[in-house]
Amino acid sequence: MRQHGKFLAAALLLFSAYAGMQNSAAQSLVPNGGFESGISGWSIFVPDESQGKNCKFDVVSTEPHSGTNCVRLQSDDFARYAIGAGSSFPVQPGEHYRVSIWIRADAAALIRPKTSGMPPAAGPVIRLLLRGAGSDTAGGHLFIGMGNTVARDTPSEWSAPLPKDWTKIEAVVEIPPGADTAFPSLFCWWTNGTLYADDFEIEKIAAPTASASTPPNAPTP
Ligand SMILES: [Ca+2]
Repeated sequence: MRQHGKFLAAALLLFSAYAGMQNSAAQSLVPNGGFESGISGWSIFVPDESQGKNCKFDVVSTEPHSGTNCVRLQSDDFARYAIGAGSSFPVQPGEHYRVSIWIRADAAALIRPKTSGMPPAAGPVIRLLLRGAGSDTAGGHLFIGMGNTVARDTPSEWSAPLPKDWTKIEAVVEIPPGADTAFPSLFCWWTNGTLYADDFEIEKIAAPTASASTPPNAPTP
């Protein structure tokens, strides 16, 4: 009986840990962001200029960051392409979201060197495609990139080597005026070779606390 009670307690603990995990997964606005359901919900986008570079993606079990799967993105030359999550989610200007993903690259993967007349490379970068009233938002989309940079319209340039070990990209972004939906995707922005990604998460958070610009006990005149 005593043993049974212990077992039950352990089982309950396991269950609550599992429920906690489910709960935290449910809060992410990126469905199947850990790729544990294969490619379900994900599709590839290859702009005209990168057609013919054999841009492709699949889900593999090679050293995932967590669980048993991660996504693999590949191109045969320097290319710009993306995988998009299944659907957009509603947003309102002024809302804050924590956006994160884990990235690693094959030893042979490269980022395009600076080339005059060519747009700068950014490597792996998250794009939140922002739309309002059915049109792209004035001011452009949001990009969250290497070094936890946040940029509007075009991603921040990144020219350092791609990380060979799992590396987290994470930033908090504020939804700009005019946006009512956001569509998340992961871009390879002028990379060549094989990259891996896992645990793509977007979570709505409370606005960062405003700094105390008004003293709480300011004397009344
Ligand atoms: Ca995973």
